[in-house]
Amino acid sequence: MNDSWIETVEYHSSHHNFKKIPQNSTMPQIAFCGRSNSGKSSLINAILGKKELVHVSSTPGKTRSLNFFLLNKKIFLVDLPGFGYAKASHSVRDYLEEVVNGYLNHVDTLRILFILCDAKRPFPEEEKNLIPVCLKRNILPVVVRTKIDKLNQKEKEKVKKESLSLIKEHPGLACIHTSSKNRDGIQDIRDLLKEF
Ligand SMILES: Nc1nc2c(ncn2[C@@H]2O[C@H](COP(=O)(O)OP(=O)(O)OP(=O)(O)O)[C@@H](O)[C@H]2O)c(=O)[nH]1
Ligand SMILES: [Mg+2]
Repeated sequence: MNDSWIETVEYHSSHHNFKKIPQNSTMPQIAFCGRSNSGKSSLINAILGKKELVHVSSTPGKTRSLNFFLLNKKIFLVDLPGFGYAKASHSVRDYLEEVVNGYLNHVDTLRILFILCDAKRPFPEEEKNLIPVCLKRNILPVVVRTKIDKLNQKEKEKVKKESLSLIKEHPGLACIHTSSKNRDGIQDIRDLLKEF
């Protein structure tokens, strides 16, 4: 494994207003979205090999801003706020949806959207709907089924089947199964990022 291409990683900025995010045509963005608690922050930390660069919440629903990290001084990794956290009030939920959808509609330097979903949960319709939106806009959609360390063999087979049928339905989609805990699938994601 040679990941010497990861030279520098730093926190860049946080934004509540998607209209104020940094956009620079020479700096592609790679974003991570998904329900609260789906494992976005943990995954970014695992990819970058940093334990605590991104805040991992003990109380889910904590990431409420768009958090930008800079990789090798040229690629933005964007940790999007998790939406649909059941305990959050409706107004917070609406806000998150507005911010996430606002970002997706506003950004024009987004190259990859990682769509995370806890492998124990069914893949939601709303997330599914993001796939054709990405493909139409030349953004590579990557479905990431997270926390696979929690699955038994039978459950793993089921998730594999679900992913294969998603890919069949949406040619051009990539699916990766990950565990930030035991690092399954992390190298696959790094290899994808390396293309930049
Ligand atoms: N077993 C296991 N637990 C995980 C994994 N990834 C994340 N978790 C746990 O799941 C919880 C949520 O993880 P986060 O990374 O904070 O999730 P998030 O999507 O960033 O959540 P929000 O910021 O609330 O949107 C934490 O308790 C993590 O420790 C994994 O691969 N395996
Ligand atoms: Mg988070």
